[in-house]
Amino acid sequence: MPAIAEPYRIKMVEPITMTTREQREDAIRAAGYNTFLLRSDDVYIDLLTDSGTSAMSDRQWSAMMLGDEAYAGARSFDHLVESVRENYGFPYVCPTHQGRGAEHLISKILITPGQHVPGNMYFTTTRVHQELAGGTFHDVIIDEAHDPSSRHPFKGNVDLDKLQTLIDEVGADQIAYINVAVTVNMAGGQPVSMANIRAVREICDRHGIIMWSDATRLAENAWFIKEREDGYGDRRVADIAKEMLSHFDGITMSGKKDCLVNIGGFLAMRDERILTKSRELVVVYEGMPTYGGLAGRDLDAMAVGLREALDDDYLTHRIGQVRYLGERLQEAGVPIVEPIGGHAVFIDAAAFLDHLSQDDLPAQALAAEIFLDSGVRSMERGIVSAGRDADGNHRHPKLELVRLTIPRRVYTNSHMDVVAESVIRVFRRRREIRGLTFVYEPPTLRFFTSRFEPLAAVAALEEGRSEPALAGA
Ligand code: P71
Repeated sequence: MPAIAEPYRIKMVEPITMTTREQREDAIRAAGYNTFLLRSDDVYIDLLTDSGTSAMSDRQWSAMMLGDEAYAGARSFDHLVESVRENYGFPYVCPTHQGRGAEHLISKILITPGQHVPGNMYFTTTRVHQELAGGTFHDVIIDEAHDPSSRHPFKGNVDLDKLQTLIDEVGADQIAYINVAVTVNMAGGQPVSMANIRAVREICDRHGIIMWSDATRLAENAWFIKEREDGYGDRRVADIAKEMLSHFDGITMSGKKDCLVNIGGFLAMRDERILTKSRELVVVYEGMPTYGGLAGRDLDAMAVGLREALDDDYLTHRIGQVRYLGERLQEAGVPIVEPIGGHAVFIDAAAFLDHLSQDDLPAQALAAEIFLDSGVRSMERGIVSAGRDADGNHRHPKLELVRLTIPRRVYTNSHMDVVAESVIRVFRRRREIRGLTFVYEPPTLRFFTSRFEPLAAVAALEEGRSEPALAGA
């Protein structure tokens, strides 16, 4: 394989902190063993998320300087609409402060309480908004998606039988819409094939069901179609993306990923009635329909970024870098989700720490351990992220993962080497790693702010050797 270097050069640098093991021990303790609660200043290489952490290009920064900050009717809005029309093919756009703002609005617009919303695996914020709007989420992703070792090339695909069975069970009129994510974050950044998108469209047409997409990582999905699906190898990713989106009635977008911005999102759609409803709601929850909680300059940066993210050379490097990290880990025997996805390498924490049970929160414990080793920050995506069911019991997801998420255009492959070495070091002494337990747990989206303690320390507590920690659920 020829080396693939960054298709850009570095014009501005941001120094990052190097820390000692002792500093990191203090930091992770103060953060309640939750990497979300670490201070960025205590982090060396930040792989918590690819969301809002991209480096913007000189063109995006230039566009920001031209932002129109008028309260209403700003030309920055026109720039975003033009870019969405040209690149995504949707005529109407309603900006929101970020992806979940768009999810909030579309859930309120399309869901009548009691209705059902199938989707190809859940995403935390997506499901919360569907539930808050009175809907019930149903996972209709193919079974392979729940198996970290399955090498299915399109692990994000919708299982057409599961979808049809749900429709037969509850009736098409009780399905608010189907939400197809491209790529599927929680499955490991796995793509959906064009053939599958077309097949879902046929089912939706047959039953009169609205077909929506969470298009947050659509550029990466289109790149995988180019790589893996017959007939697409010679096409430009931008064309493939447009074809993909042509099958949907509309999208929710977190601009913080494949629009290469630090903040922003939107709804885009074809139906003018949905646009009207979006505008009625956006003024209540976000801001005027021409800015939706963003500054004019943010809209301009997004208009430029969404085009840049569809560039073939950019994507080949981007996905190549994620793969580079993943393959280094694989060579050392570290269990990861395969195939390696678009935005992150997902470590299979259940296999990595197979001496722990899922109730010992292995992925949470592993994320804390990797931080302790090197200052690399990752994210738990397992039992803690999955939350509790309606009866108050922990949900036990099949996937218990730690996500090493690669920000776009930010780190070099030397950083990836440091990350790989650290994870491999931790892997070699994995038997020493203990589980964690909750000491504080909030009622929703608990992974953000929960606090934990190492299990052995809790045992000491129970024997009355120290003060009780904060009461928690
Ligand atoms: C990610 C995020 C950001 C995040 C969200 C919740 C918990 C932890 C981190 C955000 C997404 C996403 C998909 C597929 C909608 C959103 C919400 N991802 N859909 O992966 O991945 O977008 O953050 O702009 O509100 O770290 P938003």
